[in-house]
Amino acid sequence: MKSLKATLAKKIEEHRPRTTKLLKEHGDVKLGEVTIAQAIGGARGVRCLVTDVSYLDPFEGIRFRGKTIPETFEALPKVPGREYPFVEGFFYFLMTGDVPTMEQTLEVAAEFKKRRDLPQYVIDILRAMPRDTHPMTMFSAGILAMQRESKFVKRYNEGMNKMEYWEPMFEDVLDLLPKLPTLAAYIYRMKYKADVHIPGDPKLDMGGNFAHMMGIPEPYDDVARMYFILHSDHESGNVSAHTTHLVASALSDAYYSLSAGINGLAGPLHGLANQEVLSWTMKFMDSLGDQEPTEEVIKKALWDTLNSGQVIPGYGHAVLRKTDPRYASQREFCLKNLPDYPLFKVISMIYKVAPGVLQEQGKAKNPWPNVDAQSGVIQWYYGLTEWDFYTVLFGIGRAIGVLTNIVWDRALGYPLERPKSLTTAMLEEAAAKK
Ligand code: AMX
Repeated sequence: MKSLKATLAKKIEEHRPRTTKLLKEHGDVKLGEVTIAQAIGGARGVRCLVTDVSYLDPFEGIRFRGKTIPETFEALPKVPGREYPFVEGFFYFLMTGDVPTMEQTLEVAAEFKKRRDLPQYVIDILRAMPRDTHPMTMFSAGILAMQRESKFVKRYNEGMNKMEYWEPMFEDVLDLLPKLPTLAAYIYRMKYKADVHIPGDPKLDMGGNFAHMMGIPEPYDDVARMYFILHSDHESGNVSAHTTHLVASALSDAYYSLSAGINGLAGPLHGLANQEVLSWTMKFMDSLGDQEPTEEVIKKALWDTLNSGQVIPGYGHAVLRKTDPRYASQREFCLKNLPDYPLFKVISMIYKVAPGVLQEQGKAKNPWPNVDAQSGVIQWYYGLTEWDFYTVLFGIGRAIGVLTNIVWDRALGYPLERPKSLTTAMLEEAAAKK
């Protein structure tokens, strides 16, 4: 781990003067204005967050540290004999902005292996919860339970210089991140696989070991790697990233912050949409009986959903204004690996029809699919049919990005976040003045 920590320390030293200069010399430069619509409407488009880990262009989609999804997959060291890169190398890349060598990647992988076992008390807590508890609740509770391990808290209580905050935060992230696949697999096997567990395999990387502990054979290891990387980061304004950052801004540690972010991911307008997509599609298929799905019947089902005042899950986005490249990447995977799978064909038909339906309705600013519209079918195909688990998979991936962000938050000394609220009367007064 020497290599990652030393590179990160160097990057932080190089970066700090840029932030200091912007604050000291250009702090009054305006980045935009805030309208009443933005104040009431969920701060859409308000430019008030800073991150260098990823950037989301409305038309191009996500870039991780400047690289598109295909460029990212292409650049990173691949697991020998497999098609997708090491998640550990991706973590190095997000953290530092440098593409790691194979040696640097393996160093992170070795460190993750040392830290991936769950404390027994986490298992005890999970087992004490009613078995029908949603897996996201269990996942969040498991993360929160480990808060007692925080090295950041220990160092803070001893009295720590602000400039050093990032180091124990980084340590906490290194302790927490490798445990997430173990935690998730434990929840999965306890809830859905007769409580029969599969111990980790010390030879395997993060993605490979996750597939192994889930009990799903190859190529699910590559699915896991692809899935974790694709879901990792989507700049900082989305609910899970923003929540994690906000909570960490109070100097809450990585455990408190990630658990909070995961709770946000559990909402149906955010990460839970992947489970909603599958449940919508399955209900639709059931309603068909022996009838073949056609574009016409899909169109009717979509209109029925809209007319009953519900959203079409997996479509629309607060920032994107085109098909999500994370959707496109997973669709490419399906076209290669499961082109004739009936469920994929239905998902593809929905893709053909839904944007037109949403356009005709005229409400959604973005009628195109987001990441969640395509992810469930891949899980289903490989035997993971318990769709209320899907958001946990998203959560493991999302942790990579949001935890990277909070290390940088502490490194750059970002302060407590505290936007200002106004009253409705104040907005009315401002409106009257116009
Ligand atoms: N189906 C039906 N209506 C939709 C819609 C959809 N998929 N997407 C947007 N709309 C509606 C909104 O509900 C809103 O209606 P209102 O005026 O009656 O309140 C109107 O269109 C305008 O919304 P918007 O500005 O286009 O979207 P937004 O920024 O407010 O919300 C999002 C974005 C994702 C919450 C919304 O598109 C949505 O609810 N999509 C379905 C759920 C989903 O797929 N979420 C996952 C997003 C990706 C992720 O975070 N994982």
